[in-house]
Amino acid sequence: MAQPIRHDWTRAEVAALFALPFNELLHRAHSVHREHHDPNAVQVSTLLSIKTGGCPEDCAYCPQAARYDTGVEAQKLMSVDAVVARAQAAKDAGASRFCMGAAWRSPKDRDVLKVAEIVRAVKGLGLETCATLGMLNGEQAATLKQAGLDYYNHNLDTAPEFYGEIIHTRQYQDRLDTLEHVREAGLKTCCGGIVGMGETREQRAGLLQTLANLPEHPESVPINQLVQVEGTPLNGVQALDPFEFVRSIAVARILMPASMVRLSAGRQQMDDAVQALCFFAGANSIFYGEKLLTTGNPDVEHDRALFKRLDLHSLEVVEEANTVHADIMEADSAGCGHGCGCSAAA
Ligand code: SAM
Ligand code: DTB
Ligand code: SF4
Repeated sequence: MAQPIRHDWTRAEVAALFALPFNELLHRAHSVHREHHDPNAVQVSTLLSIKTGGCPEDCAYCPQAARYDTGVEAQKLMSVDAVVARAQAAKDAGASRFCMGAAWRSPKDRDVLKVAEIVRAVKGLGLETCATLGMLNGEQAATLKQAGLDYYNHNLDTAPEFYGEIIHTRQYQDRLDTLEHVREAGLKTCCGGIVGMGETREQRAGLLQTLANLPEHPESVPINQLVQVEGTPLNGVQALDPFEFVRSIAVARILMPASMVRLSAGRQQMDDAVQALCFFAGANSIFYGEKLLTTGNPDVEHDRALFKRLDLHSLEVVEEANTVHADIMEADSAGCGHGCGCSAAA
């Protein structure tokens, strides 16, 4: 019988999951995964930085903070036409969701109106839309919802007790408030964090516990591995053991069984075998395309080959008026030939 969706995880329970023998943890996570999801399907999103750099915040991991010398050049908000051209290309390459990121602390109302126009146009292509623009108030969230925005990404980033070592220019509570405005506007939530910032295992458990105990589980949970960027305070921090990253994915899957868990930043630095373990442990979403916001992501060709090697297929999004056929493997409708009913390529 499927496990109930819980919002009352204790820190000790989450820490105990992390402490399980690796094979035991992966078995449990994969079992939960199969109860709620097709184990061979991966949702594919493409990310675009629509307003890059020059950010006033001090997030210690971020190459877009103006105060760090990272070589990222500040750019203005892109035009509607320029974003639409990139969204069309992402759709043609097989993405089903288009995520737009802006290096703002919080957008001004006039910025939100411009992004709403962009969202309307991207939505018109038949793509799911996601935006991450910083802190929002209730009215701004409602404006974006009306424009057709499907998801809003706003991460907790880390455990409440480690947060103050990473960001000083806004509080944990500010993030929780934005998430509340997003939920109240009826937007779906994309919310996760970063591991590998020098936090302890207890603090990784704290991040996942906080996410799982939100009033509703985020529909998407991006788990980022820190991408170390020269010039940021976290450059040079001790790298995380890859198996500890896999454990973090597995625990996220167990705590939030019905959510999409996104194997997010850090894939370019990750071995294919570690990615395969992440998919087994419950990751079922990725960013696809050569760039994240300012840093690299695996080549499209590499990802197509990886999907083929692992018999993975991309998840289709069926909308009212449009069917987005989003299989990056261009699978034959006859299926994979294994007689298992999936649509993976042979
Ligand atoms: N400025 C907005 C904000 O902070 O909410 C939106 C963009 S911000 C770049 C989105 C998320 O990207 C951050 O919350 C963080 O989790 C992630 N991120 C930024 N830099 C990263 C890095 N070097 N490695 C991994 N994740 C990173
Ligand atoms: C998320 O959790 N990860 C993405 C997306 N949401 C916006 C961003 C990753 C950024 C990695 C660093 C960069 O490319 O600038
Ligand atoms: Fe700014 Fe967002 Fe980067 Fe923080 S994570 S510095 S808020 S762009």
